[in-house]
Amino acid sequence: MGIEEDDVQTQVAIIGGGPSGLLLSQLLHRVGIDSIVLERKTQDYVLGRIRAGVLEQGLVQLLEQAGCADRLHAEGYVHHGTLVAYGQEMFRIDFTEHTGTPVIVYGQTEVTRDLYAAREAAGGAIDYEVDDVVIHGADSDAPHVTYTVHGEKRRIDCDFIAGCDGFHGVSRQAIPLGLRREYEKVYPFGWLGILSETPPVNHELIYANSERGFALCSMRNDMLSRYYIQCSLSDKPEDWTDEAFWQELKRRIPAEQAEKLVTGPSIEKSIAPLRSFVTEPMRWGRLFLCGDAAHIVPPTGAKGLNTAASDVHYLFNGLRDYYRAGTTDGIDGYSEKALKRIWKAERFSWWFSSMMHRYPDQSEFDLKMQVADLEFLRTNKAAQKAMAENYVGLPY
Ligand code: RFL
Ligand code: PHB
Repeated sequence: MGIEEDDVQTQVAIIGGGPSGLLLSQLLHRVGIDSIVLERKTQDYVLGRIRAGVLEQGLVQLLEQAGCADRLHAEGYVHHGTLVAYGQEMFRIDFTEHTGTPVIVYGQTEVTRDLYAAREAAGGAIDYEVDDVVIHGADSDAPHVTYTVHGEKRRIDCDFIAGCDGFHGVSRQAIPLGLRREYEKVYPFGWLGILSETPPVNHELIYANSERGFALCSMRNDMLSRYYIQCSLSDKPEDWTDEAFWQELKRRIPAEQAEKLVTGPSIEKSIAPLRSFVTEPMRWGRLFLCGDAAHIVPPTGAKGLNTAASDVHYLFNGLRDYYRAGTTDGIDGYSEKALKRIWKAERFSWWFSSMMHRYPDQSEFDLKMQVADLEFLRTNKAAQKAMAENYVGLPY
C-alpha cells in the first residue's frame, strides 16, 4: 500500500555495478558528470566472483585516469611474456620484445574493489540489490529508468543510459529485436577453474594444449594461484575433488612443470561455459551498451575485461565531449568505433581458443592443423609479433 515512486535526476543512469559500470561512473565523476549506478547484487557478491586476471595497458591507463591505479601499480605483476605448451614442447611469446608493452596481472576482484572504494570516497551514488529495472524512452529525448529497491519503487530521469549489466542483463533486451543483430558461437566445453593459496608453478602464464584437453596456469600473486582445465559442459564443480583436479592438470602440462607444481586445497572452484557473442549496434537512441552486455569472448587470451574497458573509453570520451563542447560526434560514432575493436578481439579469442582446445568432433586433419598452427607460432617471428600485439591489446 502507498508505494510511491521516488523520483531522482542524474546525467547518466548506469545499469550494472561490475567493472564497466563502476569505471564509467568514476571517469565521469572526474570530469564533473553525475551518474547513478544500479546493481542487482550486493557489493560482497560482486567481489566474490573470480574472473579476469590480465590487464592490458589501455585498461591500466583508464584506471590511472580514474585515479584508481595506486594499488594496481604497487601490487600488480608486470608480465613481459607468456608460455605456450603443446605436449612436452613449450615456447615463449615475448610481449615486450615484439610490442614494447607488457601486461599486468591483477585480478578483476581487486580492480572492482578499488573502483568501489573510489566511488565511495567520492560519495558516488550506487543502489545495490535493485530489481525490476526497466528502461523507458531510450529512443526519446527524455529517457528514464524505473526499478525497485527493497520493495520501494524508484525512478531516475536522465540524459543517457549506459547498459553495463553483463550478458544476462536487461539493457540489451531493451533494444527492439528488429533493430539489433546477434552473432554467436557456443563452444562444446567449459573451463573448470580453481583458486589455491599456493605459489604459482611459473612466474609467467602457461597456456597448454594437450591431448587430454586445454589447461592454463595463471596466478593472482606469489601465494595465490589460478588454474583452469577444459572440462565437459555436463561437469559440475562438485564432481571434481581437488585431488582429481591436480592430477588432471599435471597430465596436461609439460612434465618439467608438472613436477614443480605445488598443490593445496582449493578456495574457489567454478565452471564457466565458453562463448563468442556480439550484438550490433551497441547504441539505441540514448542507450549505450558496454562490456559483457554487448559482447562475450571465450577467456583464452583474457580479452573479456579488456574489451569492456575499450568500450568505456569510447563512451566516456563521447559523453565528455557532449557535456563539455556540445558535440555529438563521439556518442554518434560510439557503436561503430567500439565494434571495430571488439571484432578484432573476438577473432583473436576465437583463434587462440580453436588452437588450444580439444573438440569432441575434431578430425585427424583438424588435429594436424592445430599442430601446424602451433609450430608456425613457435618458429615464426611475424606470427609471434601478431600474437603479442593482440595479447597486450590492439590500440584504442
Ligand atoms: P559484469 O562483470 O558481468 O557486470 C555486470 C553487472 O551488472 C549486474 N546486473 C544488473 N544490475 C542491475 N540490473 C540488472 N538487471 C542487472 N543484471 C546484471 C551484475 O550483477 C553485474 O555486477 O560485466 P562488465 O562490467 O561488462 O565486465 C565484464 C567482465 O566481468 C567480463 O568480461 C570478464 O570477467 C569475462 N571473464 C573473464 N575475462 C577475462 O578476461 N579472463 C577471465 O578469466 C574471465 N573469466 C569471465 C570469467 C566471465 C565470467 N562470467 C561472466 C560468467 C569467468 C566468468 C565465470
Ligand atoms: C586468469 O588468471 O583468470 C586468466 C588469465 C588468462 C586468461 C584467462 C584467465 O586467458
